[in-house]
Amino acid sequence: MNIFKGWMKNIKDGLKSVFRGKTELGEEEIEEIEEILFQSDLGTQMVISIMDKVRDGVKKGEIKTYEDLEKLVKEDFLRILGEKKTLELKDGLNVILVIGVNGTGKTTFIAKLSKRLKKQGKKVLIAAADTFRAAGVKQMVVWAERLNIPVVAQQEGADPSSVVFDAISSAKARGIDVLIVDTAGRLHTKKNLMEELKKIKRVIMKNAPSAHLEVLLTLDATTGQNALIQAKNFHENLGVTGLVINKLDSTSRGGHIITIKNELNIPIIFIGTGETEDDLEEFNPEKFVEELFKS
Ligand SMILES: Nc1nc2c(ncn2[C@@H]2O[C@H](COP(=O)(O)OP(=O)(O)OP(=O)(O)O)[C@@H](O)[C@H]2O)c(=O)[nH]1
Ligand SMILES: [Mg+2]
Repeated sequence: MNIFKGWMKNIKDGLKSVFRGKTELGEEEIEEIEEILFQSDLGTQMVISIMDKVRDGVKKGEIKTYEDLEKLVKEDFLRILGEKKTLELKDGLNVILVIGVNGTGKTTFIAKLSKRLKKQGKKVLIAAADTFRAAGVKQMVVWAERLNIPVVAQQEGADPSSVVFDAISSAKARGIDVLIVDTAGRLHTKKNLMEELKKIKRVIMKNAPSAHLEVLLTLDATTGQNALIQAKNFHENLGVTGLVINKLDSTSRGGHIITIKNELNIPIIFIGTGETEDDLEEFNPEKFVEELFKS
């Protein structure tokens, strides 16, 4: 996974040039560093917090070289990203509700996750609750059939909550370990569509009260800082328990991932690195930060 080099390389090159030919940093250099960080997609709050530490470090004589600065930034990123978190599954039924904006990779992620869980010996069932589009149901069903995973579906236009209701009954009857619910993509700004998701969540809590529920939000890494606004809205409405950052293979940006964790403190559980069912990795903060700075 060396997919962040493009993003970080520009930042690194810029920062390195600030130090070139200098034995110590003055206010002018500090401002140059700040300017470079602001041009990255780290977000204002993050840059301000890093710059406070940079100013402090320079004053104390702890930051004299590029390497000193890199160490400080790395430590800050790691502090924000926190410990590695894996998907939590309990004994008995687990329900994973997958939500997100259109095209952020929900259906593909569900295929990837189902394959992974099945390989671990779990009994998986998929609820094709994207009934908004006929193609939505079909896409999930095609994936499920290809991976040989059972799926509960109804016709296009059916109430998604009713699909979920059926799927829960089926999961109980079959002794399923993990029920994964695909939902229709929706903009985080559409109130009525948020209500529909809340209803699905209520149906799960009412009909599978002892199940362990995870609400995973998929984000498209290529959208940059807008992903933060999406995450905020979905989290306020649904209580997101984990993030899945998809399409990290098609972007050279990565700063917003750290910003989202910094501002919302929702753990990043998985990253999507391609379109096939095997392109899923657990998010590892240390590896992520190492990769960011490798070049
Ligand atoms: N490169 C890349 N493409 C991805 C990744 N995940 C999904 N895609 C592609 O992104 C497109 C949308 O993926 P879907 O899984 O259909 O997204 P969705 O969120 O279910 O979309 P809607 O149901 O329309 O809201 C598809 O062409 C996928 O192949 C990824 O990690 N990397
Ligand atoms: Mg979909």
